[in-house]
Amino acid sequence: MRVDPEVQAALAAGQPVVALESTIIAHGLPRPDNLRVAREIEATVREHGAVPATIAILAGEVRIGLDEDALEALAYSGEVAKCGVRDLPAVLARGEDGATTVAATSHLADRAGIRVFATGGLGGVHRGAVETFDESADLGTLARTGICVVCAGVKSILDIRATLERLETLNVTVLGYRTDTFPAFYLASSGVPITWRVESPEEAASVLRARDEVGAPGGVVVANPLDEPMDAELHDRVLAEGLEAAAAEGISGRDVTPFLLERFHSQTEGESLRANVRLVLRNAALAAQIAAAL
Ligand code: PSU
Ligand code: MN
Repeated sequence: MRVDPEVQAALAAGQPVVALESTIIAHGLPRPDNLRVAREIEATVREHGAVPATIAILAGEVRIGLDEDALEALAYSGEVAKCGVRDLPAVLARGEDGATTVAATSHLADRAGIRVFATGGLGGVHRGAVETFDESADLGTLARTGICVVCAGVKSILDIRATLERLETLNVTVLGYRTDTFPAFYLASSGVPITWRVESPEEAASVLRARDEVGAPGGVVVANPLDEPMDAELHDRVLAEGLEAAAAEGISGRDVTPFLLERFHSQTEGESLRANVRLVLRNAALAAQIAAAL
């Protein structure tokens, strides 16, 4: 594990550090916007008083904190494997590159001693999971990793109600940031109620401290709704048409998500990309404030 010197110094001095994932850079956002956005996310963390630590695998090495060259390689190479926890051993042993998911980023951040992590959306339970068993490993990883993940909920292309049920079963603490319902990424609310609400970064930090004291095994999800969400009508229409097209074209399994996201990006005239970038930057800012309060 190679920890960037600035991140290392901040951790040693007990200064705030925020982990960032790399799947969003390599696979979640279209080129060339992805590199610009990756830089903006890091800058936002700094503006709010913390040191950013983007996490990825490069040439078979775990990297905690990336320099400019590394960020660029990740954004533009086009051949970086999407890397969950189970993929880490194989990618490392082969000396390859890997972009880390929420699960792998959480796992590695925790090993590096980083407590707070900002991302866009969590993985979750897919629609039709009753038949396919397709549930993101993000959920199981958060069940045993004591990290605070700041996100905008999960995308409405997933089964949001089932995702929240699984988070409950897995003992993951879910906090609404100034909201009583779970956000749905592009939309500020999924309409599904959640139990706990916090009003400030300090309050979120106090929940994390209490989690440590009581020895709860899992992570803490801070769900931060987007303040300027997508137009709901446009969103619902693109989603419904996308689901229909996926069924008609026989798209299934792991191909469904990229297919639907591509449709959002191409059929909303940049509106879904605007929302995506905005929510990630808001999460980066809040994560930095929580890390500082901690
Ligand atoms: N949700 C998004 N965009 C993403 C992801 C999730 O809105 O890019 C990425 C994250 O890295 C997340 C991963 O950890 O996808 C989940 O993938 P899977 O469902 O294959 O576990
Ligand atoms: Mn899956």
